Amino acid sequence: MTTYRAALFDLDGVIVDTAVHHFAAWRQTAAELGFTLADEDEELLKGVGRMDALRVVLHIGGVTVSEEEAVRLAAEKNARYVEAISTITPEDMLPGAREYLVELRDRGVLTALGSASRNAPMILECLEIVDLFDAVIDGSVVTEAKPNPRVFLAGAEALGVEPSACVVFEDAIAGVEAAHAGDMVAVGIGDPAVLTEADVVIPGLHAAGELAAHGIVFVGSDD
Ligand code: B16
Ligand code: MG
Repeated sequence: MTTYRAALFDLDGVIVDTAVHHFAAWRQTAAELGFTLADEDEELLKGVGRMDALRVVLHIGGVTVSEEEAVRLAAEKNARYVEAISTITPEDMLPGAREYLVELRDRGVLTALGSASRNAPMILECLEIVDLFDAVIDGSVVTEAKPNPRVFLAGAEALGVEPSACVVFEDAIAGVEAAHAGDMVAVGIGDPAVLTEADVVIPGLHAAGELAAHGIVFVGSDD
């Protein structure tokens, strides 16, 4: 059985559900441009960096804008999003997320955040979990968007662990692809029918106890 030394976590959809706020903010952008985003479109925006997400939105609406206008639209969307998440508290963490992070760290398993979001540091502060990560790689540190593996490879580098000893926890198709492109195991968080490429899919970190049965076992420095 392979054992793993480090756990790399996506933020939105794995530790906290901010996707609903991202999508609401993009819906307003679409409305201003004269079209509507369908519920199914939300999946296309998950895990994708801000400007790439805007390109997806514009493509759905069949709208072309200048680079200057694109930057303005993205900034407006971000202002709406930041306003919406400014009231996040530790109670907003997804079930089992804090407990699992604490358990891993108590055992000496290394942890890193690998998020496309430039707002990740602020969200970690609001959730009061900054000290539960040995490294934080966010959208301002790495600009290559998932499915590019850079965000996770930078996390492995920061931890000093080989990619093959890392497990990525991801809720987005692009994030699962990024993990595999980086030669890492991908645990999907969510629906197996959506995350078909993930090595294992669990409904949330509250179910992380199921991983051992799938051959995913962490070994920490204190084990
Ligand atoms: P921001 P993750 C991603 O976070 C979101 O899933 C995605 O919807 C968003 O577009 C992206 O962050 C960029 O976020 O606009 O805050 O920089 O899932 O990688 O933690
Ligand atoms: Mg995510």
